[in-house]
Amino acid sequence: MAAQPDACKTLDPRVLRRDFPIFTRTVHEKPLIYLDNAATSQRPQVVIDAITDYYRRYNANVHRAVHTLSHEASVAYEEAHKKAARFVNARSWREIVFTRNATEAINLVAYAWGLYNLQPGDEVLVTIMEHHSNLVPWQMLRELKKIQLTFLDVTDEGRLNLAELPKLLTRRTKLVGIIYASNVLGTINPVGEIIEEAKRVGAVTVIDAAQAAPHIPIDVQALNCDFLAVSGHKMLGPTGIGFLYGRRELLEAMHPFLHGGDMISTVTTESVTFNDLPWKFEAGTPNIAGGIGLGAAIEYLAALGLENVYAHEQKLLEYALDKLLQIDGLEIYGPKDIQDRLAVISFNLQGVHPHDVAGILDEAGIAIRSGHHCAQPLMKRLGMDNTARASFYIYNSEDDVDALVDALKTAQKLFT
Ligand code: 7TS
Repeated sequence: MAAQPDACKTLDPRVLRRDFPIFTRTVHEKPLIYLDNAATSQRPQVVIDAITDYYRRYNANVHRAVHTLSHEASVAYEEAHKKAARFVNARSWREIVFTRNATEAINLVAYAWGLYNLQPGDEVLVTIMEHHSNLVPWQMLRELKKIQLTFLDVTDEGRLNLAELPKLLTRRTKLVGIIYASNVLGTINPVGEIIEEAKRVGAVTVIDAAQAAPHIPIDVQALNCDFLAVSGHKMLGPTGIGFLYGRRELLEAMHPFLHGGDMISTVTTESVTFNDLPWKFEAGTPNIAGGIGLGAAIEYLAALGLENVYAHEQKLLEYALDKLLQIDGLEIYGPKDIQDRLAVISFNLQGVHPHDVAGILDEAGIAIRSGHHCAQPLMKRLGMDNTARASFYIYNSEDDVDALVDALKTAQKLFT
């Protein structure tokens, strides 16, 4: 299914918004201004249509029956894997395993690779910038396998402290986990460089691309990573679907994650052999509608061009940083220049709790997130408990930034 024609022609947010039915609604009688995209994005009509089309026209289970509906569903579901493979430039669609989300993708690596390949005393290196999704699974293995967990720090400005990397990478480092782009600071990390260093000590690399994939072009071959995790719902796709890219040799050698139907080749009472990739890692009836919906989202984004998406957001980021930095008593966390940075802006308004900021913005129809953003070690490192966070996407415009700035000034007046 192709992206709607309007979307292909331009990346004018006013035009793109027409593709998203949610923008016809109001919140507190104000037009919706959605700035919580780092939590989840909105869905265009083509994605909603792809899901309903499956349920209305060819709803059936995949890989199980010879009847027409099952065949059509199987082809569409497999096709979605191919779209995801093209999206991250994987060598083969068999390197794409559909999961519920990025969290499950990383857990798959922890259970199916980590549990079998890590030994007591081995080290897993992550950054202090990680979302809990790329931290807690390794903490689980620290308990189970008695491994060491080491951390690459950030600078006070919120970029990774690469100078520390050589001494953290040792011959005991077996796995390196890196957040591609921070959901708190917006920082885009030089993952290619870190992967190269990690390879020198023979470590397996896991990239958390939950925030990066919706906004910047990703090429797993150029990155030379072993695993890369993506969530569909942050990139216009449905909830409950994401994927893991895994290097084929590693996936082939790994044990399955979950066990049951569809992931087997043959089963006797005594033994079992496993299915081909990627089905070996997709046990049970998968999220067929979600996978097909994700395929439509990928097509929509690909038609826009990820370079254009990033360029649009860079312009918006520059405009927003400029306007927000002019507000007295507003502190912005993370890099202040737009270089290698997403349009994710965490901030605090002096004297106003972030939850109160979010509440007042909601009155104005503006959705932002407040809290610790599931990155508590990073928050602690930077000396903060909670922040407000505005995160932008393709349908946001400079008008949205102006509305945000006005509402923040209102909040300031109310509380001071
Ligand atoms: N990794 C990063 C970098 C994230 O930002 C998130 C979600 C995840 C992993 C987990 O994604 P999931 O789809 O598996 O839940 N981040 C956020 C956020 O910043 N606000 O809400 C969710």
